[in-house]
Amino acid sequence: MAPVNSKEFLSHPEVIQTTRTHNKVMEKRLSFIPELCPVFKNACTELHPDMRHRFKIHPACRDQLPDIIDNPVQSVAGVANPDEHLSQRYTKKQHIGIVFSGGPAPGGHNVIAGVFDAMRSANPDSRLFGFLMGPDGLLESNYIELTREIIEAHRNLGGFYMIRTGRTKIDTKAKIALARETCKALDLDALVIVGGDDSNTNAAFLAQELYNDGIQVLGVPKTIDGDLQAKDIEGNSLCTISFGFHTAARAFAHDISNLCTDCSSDAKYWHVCRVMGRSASHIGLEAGLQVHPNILVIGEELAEFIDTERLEKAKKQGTIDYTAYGMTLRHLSRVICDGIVRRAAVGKNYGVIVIPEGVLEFINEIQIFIIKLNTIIADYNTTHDTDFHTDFFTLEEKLDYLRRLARLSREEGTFSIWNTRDDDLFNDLPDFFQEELLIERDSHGNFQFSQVQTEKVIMGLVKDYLKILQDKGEYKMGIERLWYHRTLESGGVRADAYGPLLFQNYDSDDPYLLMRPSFVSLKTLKQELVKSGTLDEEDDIPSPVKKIYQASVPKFKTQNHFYGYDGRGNDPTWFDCTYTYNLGWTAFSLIAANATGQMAGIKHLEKDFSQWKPIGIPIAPMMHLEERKGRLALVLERTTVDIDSPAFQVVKAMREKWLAAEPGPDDYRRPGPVLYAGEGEDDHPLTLTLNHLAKN
Ligand code: FBP
Repeated sequence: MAPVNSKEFLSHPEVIQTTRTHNKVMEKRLSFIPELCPVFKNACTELHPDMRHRFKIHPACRDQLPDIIDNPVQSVAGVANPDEHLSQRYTKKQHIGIVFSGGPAPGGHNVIAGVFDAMRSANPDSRLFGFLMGPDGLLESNYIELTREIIEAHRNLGGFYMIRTGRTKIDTKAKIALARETCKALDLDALVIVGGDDSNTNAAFLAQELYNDGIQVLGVPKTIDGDLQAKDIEGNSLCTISFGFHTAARAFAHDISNLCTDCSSDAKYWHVCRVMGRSASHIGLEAGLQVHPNILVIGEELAEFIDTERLEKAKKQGTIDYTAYGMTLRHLSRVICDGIVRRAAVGKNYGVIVIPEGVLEFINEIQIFIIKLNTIIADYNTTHDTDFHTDFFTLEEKLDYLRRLARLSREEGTFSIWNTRDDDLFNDLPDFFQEELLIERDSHGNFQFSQVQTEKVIMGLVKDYLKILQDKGEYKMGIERLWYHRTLESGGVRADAYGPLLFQNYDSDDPYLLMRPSFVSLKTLKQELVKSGTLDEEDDIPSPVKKIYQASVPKFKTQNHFYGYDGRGNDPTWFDCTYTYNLGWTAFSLIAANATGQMAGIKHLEKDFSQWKPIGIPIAPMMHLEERKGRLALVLERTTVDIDSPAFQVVKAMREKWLAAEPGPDDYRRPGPVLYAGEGEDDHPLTLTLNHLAKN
């Protein structure tokens, strides 16, 4: 055989074909041109204020963002035959800067491609600059000029690697001055910030600061979390979902559905899938609708839970039990155990559980720790030259600091954010979880849920409780009746002689037999058999009976999975390819019409593509005060899952079916791999489709 590295072999056409960076699928993806909304097929566009949309404005917004607070919603309208004034404005040579901010989300490259194509179709001499490594690039004047060649190599591809991203917040006068300097040096007309709630908050403040410099600042709604949505005061949706959400949820769903296939094949594992999405459970909800997991936890539902039994009990004692509001970690573990035990009873020793990474934020006892620790860390960092995580490097050092705070509050008898009770409760948590609750906050002061092994915390409690249920004989594998008969009879033992003794439901028609709870070991089983006269003291339990007993003892085995960074880096779906490309064109329309402090948006995303409407969404009127780094700050509000929404109600109604705690097949759904072409009912997020259907 010829040596593999011989020049001749490497230049063989098939070797060249096999080792190309892009295969045929990728080549097709790169050359896919998403359809444009009809308005963009005109010679140019203009903006029409849509005064039907009103907002409840927080007074602090008016004080801090005076020049952009009265921005209206703008509809992008196509103009086939523009007059000279409009034509001149639209085709003006522009210098535009663009920056990614926050975590990557599939479709970002198409936003850039959209801005580039729109800008160049208006004026071939316009220039687009990409700031590198996120907002740092803007502060450090670190950029590249984005050429057609660069754009072509990234069309319809996932990630943000064309210019990369970062999480730096532009939150001080000094940083704003640096940003202004960079924009001026590049003679920028406009800056486009592609980011989530915090980054669009940044965009609004920057728009205000650069207002008098004549530099426009626009936002683009990005985040896989799906928590950046926008509504007017009447609840009319302006931005139903941020880009990247659909792809990430679809990618996770595809992976999780493969686990459904696997676990129902070898029937021995429970797959526990934590999915990204920060505190909101949107991704969990969407992935759940895509795959029908046996157990789906939605954080927002836990917060709304009311333990009526506890309330009643307290009422009888003449008190109110405030801890009855919201689900505790222990209670959640019981709910999960219930599903596991019920499936085991019909012989299903396997399943899939989906847990959004941020559910802990909806569990009071943990949320309190997160808020208190946010404040303690933020206070420490503002009052010291160094920072909390450098000064207290090990877990022991951090715990020691907390202990000191608790002691101070006890000795001085004054109110303190951390008291002895907090300290005691905190010390009851497993070390790994304490460490995770104490991790560094991100640059916006947010708790980093992706660093917490939420599934490990919950499943730890589940395992402990299953053990208790097993010891009590309440957690047993159901034994298929036919198999029982076959096993005993092929071993020469009369099934009917043992059946009524072994099983609590032998005389029923149930296809699965449940071992009596009192048989918690072979020893207790033998004692009962002897007592009933079925077996002599000196005889052994017949081996087929032993085999049946052993098969009734559940072996609970889990595999934990985290779906996050992988789906975030997935190549975009048709929905995200098309949405983002049109967002890019929308951003350009806003720039061409001199808008600032607006976020590009597409209305009616839940409807057919033919009804999508590009708009400008005013950022400032949608802001409110929220705790960040231990202080109240103006930010864009995050949207969590509405448990009254049709999509969630569908999940609720389907839960029993998806749990499939009955004989027969499971109800797993296979969404298939992510494609850039339309995919029938899956070409839009299912949550959007269901919520929209219910309105009609
Ligand atoms: P953005 O809000 O910036 O879009 O980021 C979303 C996200 O992917 C979350 O789902 C996740 O919790 C977090 O980023 C992870 O952050 P990091 O990349 O810093 O680990």
